[in-house]
Amino acid sequence: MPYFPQGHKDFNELRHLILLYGDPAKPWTRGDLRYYVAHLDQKGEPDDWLFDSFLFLNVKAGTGRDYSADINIGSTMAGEGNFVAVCSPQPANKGDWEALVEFYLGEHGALRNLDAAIGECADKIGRPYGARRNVVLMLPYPHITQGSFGALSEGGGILDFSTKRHNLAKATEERLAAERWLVDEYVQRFTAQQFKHLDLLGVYWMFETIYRSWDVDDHWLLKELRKHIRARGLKFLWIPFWSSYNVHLLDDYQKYYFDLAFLQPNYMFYKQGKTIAAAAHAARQRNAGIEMEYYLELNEPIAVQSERHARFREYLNGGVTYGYMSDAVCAHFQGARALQRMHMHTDAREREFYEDICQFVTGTYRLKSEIEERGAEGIGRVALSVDLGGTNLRGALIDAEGTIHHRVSERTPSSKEEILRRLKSTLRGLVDEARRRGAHVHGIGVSTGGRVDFDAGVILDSTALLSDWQNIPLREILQLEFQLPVSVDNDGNCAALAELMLGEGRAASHFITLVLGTGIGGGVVVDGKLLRGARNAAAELGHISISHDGPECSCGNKGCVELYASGSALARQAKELVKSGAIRLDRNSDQDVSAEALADAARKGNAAAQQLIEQAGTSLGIAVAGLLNTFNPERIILSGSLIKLGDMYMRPFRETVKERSMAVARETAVIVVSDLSDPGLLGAASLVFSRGAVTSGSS
Ligand code: BMX
Ligand code: ZN
Repeated sequence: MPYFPQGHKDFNELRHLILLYGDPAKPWTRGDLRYYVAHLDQKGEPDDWLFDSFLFLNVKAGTGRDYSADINIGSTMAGEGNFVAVCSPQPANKGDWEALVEFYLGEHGALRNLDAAIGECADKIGRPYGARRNVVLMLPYPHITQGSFGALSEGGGILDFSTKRHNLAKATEERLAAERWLVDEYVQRFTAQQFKHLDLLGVYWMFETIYRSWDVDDHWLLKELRKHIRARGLKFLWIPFWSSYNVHLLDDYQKYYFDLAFLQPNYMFYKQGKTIAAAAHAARQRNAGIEMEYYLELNEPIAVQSERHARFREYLNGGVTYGYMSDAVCAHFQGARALQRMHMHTDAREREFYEDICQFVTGTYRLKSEIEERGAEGIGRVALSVDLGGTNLRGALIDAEGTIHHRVSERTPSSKEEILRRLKSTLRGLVDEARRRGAHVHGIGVSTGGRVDFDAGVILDSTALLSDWQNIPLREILQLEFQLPVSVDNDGNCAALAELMLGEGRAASHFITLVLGTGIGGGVVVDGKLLRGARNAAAELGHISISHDGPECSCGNKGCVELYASGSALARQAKELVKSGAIRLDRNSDQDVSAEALADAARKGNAAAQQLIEQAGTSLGIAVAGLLNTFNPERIILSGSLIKLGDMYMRPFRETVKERSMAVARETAVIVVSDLSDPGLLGAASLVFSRGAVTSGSS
């Protein structure tokens, strides 16, 4: 699913919505509101349009009573927002709600001033702003501690929101009646004012979660209230804090409660547990918008106060990397008028953020780096990277620059269930290690043998190297388990991506990678882009047949180059020679004749062993000659454990390529050995740090 898109015509082209928290003691003036209507130059003069939509919300009434009911009491161990619904002992009443209407829609209210500010800026900017500007007004929470709200009309009964004197159904109806009254009041007063530049887009539900219990039924209340709002042509908006509970409420929000919801990343407020990548991913999955969160200072102790700049940079960069700057509707939380105060701040960094935010809102912000606040051992953000091969299952923590910080490895188990179990336990170990090092986990990248539907994160099928490794929704499985964005790709493709970003592929637009391990993995880059094919199954280069009547391959073909030139091929052939007595190996045991043991024997002068390895090199050369003629690459980049065989393998390989490829192709291509320590693992990590981690979640 995509984000909730910008410019939706049913939402009057809403793109960026600024949250304007009001204080009865400090009403919104025209001067204040100019900061949100337009970008202001150094002299404070408007020179470009800024926000298209304005959300007005107040937390407390002038009497000190509460409109809202969320209380932030810190974060849970898992880094979730620990907001709780504590109904205020001093809930706002009818008089307070009327004051709110006055604050927004009175003769000198916020909207009058907003309308005037837009008019003023229009004169200065000299360009029209497009669609009319949107206004969204808050609906206070009807606290269930409110036993005496007041009457909606003269002589009407005093509303009671509590279940002290009547049952839940009645209490909820009275809460609903109050909300309906307010919505109608907003509509009437708004219409009467005949603003020049403003449209009333909708109303906003203040309470950041939805409860239902023996004394509260917000589910029913919201469904009914929504009908009322819709009947007036308005939209119902919501921006809940991040918690698993709320994220699940967002799953079906459009069906039940709201017309538009924005997800709060809350990455600003908690040390652990959250990432921008995960928030972007969760928002996409739910057709939601994203909330930007910045502030200069907040009263509550914020866990990441010292990392404020670095974290906010991630919100901004994430807009580009994960596309939400231009693809998603964005709400902008700014604490206490931060944007306004950043404009002329004494700290140049704050002024720079002011410009960056304005660029973000106009869709012109470009990636920037911020000196990272680092964890105890100097690591910032890491990917949990896993490489599942025919022989080994390996894992690592890798940072955005491609530095590998921690590695683990074990033998690849032989059944699908066992592989999944070990994969999870490897990842769990990596999560712990990342935590221990104070690193922020950005996501999970998996490099695996087999055909992988990269877009869906599903393993489609495999050869016998990974038995029964097919039809596995691996992304979904791992996402559920770890609550992190997950990307999965074929190991040959991962290696090619690593070369493209960090290795020998950086200087080439057309290249081919071959990973010579248990099997032969392949990746093809054309015009600087990975060739995926119609179903992401391209570049199975190990399964190019070089012999029409060769041995059968578990891929369905015969005589695949992998059966002659890979580690498993060498081991199998060596075993046959050992059995027949043609060669004797030092380190042999019948079960475990490895390519390495064969190489040992060859180095010691065993002619049969040497011949086997040479034949392997020649076989690979035949396939690669064909690849040169097919793709005309600039480079062939080799990696994998067989590289260690050195000249014995490489010389016949190079010679065969030369002999058998066409002149032009041969003259263009340079054969190089990768200088990356681990292309598969690095490529899996690059899926996490590049857009791949989330763009692919949209299907
Ligand atoms: C096989 C095939 C390829 C893979 C290659 C290298 C499976 C399970 N694997 O040709 O997808 O790229 O092996 O894999 O179908 P490795 O086991 O050497 O890492
Ligand atoms: Zn094959």
